[in-house]
Amino acid sequence: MERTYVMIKPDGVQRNLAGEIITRFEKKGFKIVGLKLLQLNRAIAEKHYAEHVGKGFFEGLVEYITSGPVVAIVLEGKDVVATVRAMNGATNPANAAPGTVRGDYAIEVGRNVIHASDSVESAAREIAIYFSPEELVSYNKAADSWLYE
Ligand code: DAT
Ligand code: MG
Repeated sequence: MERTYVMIKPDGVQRNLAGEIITRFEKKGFKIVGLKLLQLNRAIAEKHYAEHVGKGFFEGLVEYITSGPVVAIVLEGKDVVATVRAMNGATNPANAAPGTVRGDYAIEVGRNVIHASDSVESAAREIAIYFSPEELVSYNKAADSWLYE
């Protein structure tokens, strides 16, 4: 089953949106297989956002993402990578549709509340940054047979 890395950013935690956001993914039917709270340092931020190092917005991005605790989550489910990206909405909340996390809870690109992996390959890379294999739990849920035929 596919997995993705999701991170509620410092603004999401400070604005008390963590529970609400996690609830969306739970209600959708995705399974939480990893979950923790941590604060990123610069080294982890550079690893996470390696593709953006050197860009104009990078310093502001590092300052923001290291500014407070984040909630790190691994979700599992069918097509979970693309579906969570869709549920989060466009990178710039100004372009994010109502009903998406960013569309409902954010205004500016530099405070866009949530991260999610953009491909299955990115997901594998990002999950490995934040979780050891022992921290990820494979388990069955009674509702699985009501979610998948
Ligand atoms: P996403 O988070 O949707 O995957 P991304 O990987 O292109 O988007 O960028 C990572 C984060 O960097 C994004 O969530 C917010 C910030 N960012 C991206 N483009 C930006 C820009 N033009 N100005 C300011 N911040 C930006
Ligand atoms: Mg990205």
